[in-house]
Formats: sequence, C-alpha cells, structure tokens
Amino acid sequence: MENISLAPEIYQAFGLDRNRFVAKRFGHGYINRTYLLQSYHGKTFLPEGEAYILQKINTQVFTDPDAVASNYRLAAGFLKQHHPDYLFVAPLRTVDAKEYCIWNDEYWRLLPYIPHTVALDAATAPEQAYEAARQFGRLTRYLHDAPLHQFQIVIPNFHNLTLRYSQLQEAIRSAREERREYAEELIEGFLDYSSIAIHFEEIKTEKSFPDRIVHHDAKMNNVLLDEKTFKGVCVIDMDTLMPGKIISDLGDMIRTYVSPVSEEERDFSKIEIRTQYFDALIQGYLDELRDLLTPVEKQSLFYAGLFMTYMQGIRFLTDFLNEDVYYPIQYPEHNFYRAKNQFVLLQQLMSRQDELKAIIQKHLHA
Ligand code: GN1
Ligand code: MG
Repeated sequence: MENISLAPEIYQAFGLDRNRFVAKRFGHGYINRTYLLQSYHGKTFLPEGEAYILQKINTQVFTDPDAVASNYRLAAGFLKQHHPDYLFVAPLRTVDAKEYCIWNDEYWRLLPYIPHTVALDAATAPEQAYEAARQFGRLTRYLHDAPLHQFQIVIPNFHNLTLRYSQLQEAIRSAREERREYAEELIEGFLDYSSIAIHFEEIKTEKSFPDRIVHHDAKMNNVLLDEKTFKGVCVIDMDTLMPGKIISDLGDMIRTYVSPVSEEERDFSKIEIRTQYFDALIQGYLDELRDLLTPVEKQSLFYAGLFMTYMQGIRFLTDFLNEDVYYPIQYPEHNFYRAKNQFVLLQQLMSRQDELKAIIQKHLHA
C-alpha cells in the first residue's frame, strides 16, 4: 500500500507530529475511509512504535456524528464502571477534547491501534468463529444493564427489513430499463423469498423480542483476534452500536463466518455452508447469552441468518438498481454480483435448514 499524504491540520488537531508518521489505507470498510498511521524512526518502523487508526467519517451515512460520539461515550463509561477490564476501542480526543475534528467539512477521528492483532475477512478455522461470536455476545451481555434509551439511533431504520424491502420495490419501479432487465431473474428470486420480510413484520413487535444494545455490523473483520493464538481480543467499528435485535448480530455472523468466501466473491461455486463454523459461532454467541435470551429470541436463531443474508442481498440489489449511490463499486455490475452472492448463500442456508436447526437446539440445551 502506498503512503498517503493527509492534511497537516488533521494531525495537529489530535496533537500528532505529522513528520513522525506514515499513513496508509487500511482495512476493507465500505462506508468510512480508514488509514493506519505508523510512527517511524529514521527509515525503519519501530516494531513497538506508536500507531493509530485515522478515519474519515462518511457523513452521508452517519449524518449525526455527535450521536455516534454520544453512544461511544455512553458505552465506554458504562463498561469502564461495570467491566473495568473490558477493552472498548473508543475514539481518542482532539487537543480541544472533542471526539472528532472537522477539517474542510470533513469529519475525522482517531482511534488507538491495537497491536499484535489481526482482523480476518473470513474465518479459516472454526475456533476463530467461536472467538469472534463470543466477542459480540459478550458486548451485548456486558451492556445488558446499560441505559438502553439513552443510546441514540444513529441510522434510523438501519435493520428494518420491512423498509429495506419497500426500498427494493421502489428501486424496481424507478430503475432504468437496462439495469432492471439485467437483474430480472435475481429480482424475481429475492421477491420469491418475501416470506423472510413478512416474518420480520410478525416478530418485530412481539413483547418478548426485546431491543438490546447490539453492534449491527458483526462481520468477521470487525473483531480483532490475537495474531498468534487467534483468541478474541476486542470488537471494533462501534459506529452502529445502538438498540436493536440480536438477529442483527447473529445473522451477520452466520452470513460472514459460515462461508469460506466473502460477499465480494464472484465465483459462486466457492460459497458453501461449513457446518463446523456454524456450530462454533452458535456456541460462542450462546456461551455468552444463553441465559439472557427470551423464548422468542431463542426461536429466531436460525431465522437470524436468513434475515441478514436476505437484507444484505436486497441492499446490494437496491443499490445496483439505484445506480450505485451507497456502496462503492469497482466495476459496473459490482453490486449485482454482491447481491447474487448473498442470494446463493441464502439458498444454501435454506436447503440445509434441518441440519442447522439441530445444531442450534444442541447448543440451546447445552
Ligand atoms: C457496511 O462500512 P462497513 O463495511 O463497515 C454497512 C453494513 C453492511 C456491510 C456489508 C453503515 O459496513 O451494514 O453489512 O457494509 N454499514 C453501513 O459488508 O451501511
Ligand atoms: Mg461498519
């Protein structure tokens, strides 16, 4: 990765000496732009040198950076008090004690870099799935008694599948003929699974389907694992930490840990349900939350995977029909292929459901 030159004002805002750091693009997030700042000495990087993560917040998506900052503060404060050993990766302050700096109408924030860890795009051993799932389960468990209503809804309706479904319908209506025809078969495929959206409608208002503090982006690469032991170290990317349903986090784990390839894969023959990974992640999540979950939540564990895979698929498809206004693309059909990837995964989850449900039952009663 090549070195990037960032404005000196950004370094100054955080009290960093620009001459001591090299900046490089980092990670694979779609929404915010992330850089790694590494300090160096002469021409060599110090192995234990100071390092930071610098992010430009996408304010088209996160329209209220103060709401995000407020959630970080709330969670960090609560965790510090009740679980002092918990590693919560929160933004570092600017020299004037703000959680971000504004430069040229851009919002920038600095986070500590956690050394000796890795973020994996896909799990390569079931133990990694277990470790990552435990991290997300623990976060929700530790925040169980936090003041839920003080958390801000940073993106309204973020995981409201009903809305995402109607956005797809709207996109189908308004799409250019060419794109609609190109995606016709896939559109039909997703519409045929509308029962997944209807089921969400039915359960979302049930009394014993509580809101909890969930991460809302529980992808594999949002967990840091120890670089040597692959034990879970911490969760990152807390931007969407807010009240929601456990099916969001569990579903994202099923969506991103079970298949050996990510949503970026275009060779769909590589998409596969690895039951050992499914088993491990269910166990990891339940080892933290088993005793807290309500009957409705317990009944929705398999559904979680359908819910998130379906929602992510239709979000990609909607964006394709809308001419790619949300997710960055590298080629014109990129969002179409991402959507199709998720559709293939969804079909596989469906066809293996008896087996997967049996695994869930085993761990629920462990
Ligand atoms: C986006 O930016 P990133 O990669 O952390 C998206 C998630 C999706 C994910 C798909 C705010 O997350 O909802 O699940 O892409 N975040 C937002 O990989 O839309
Ligand atoms: Mg994210």
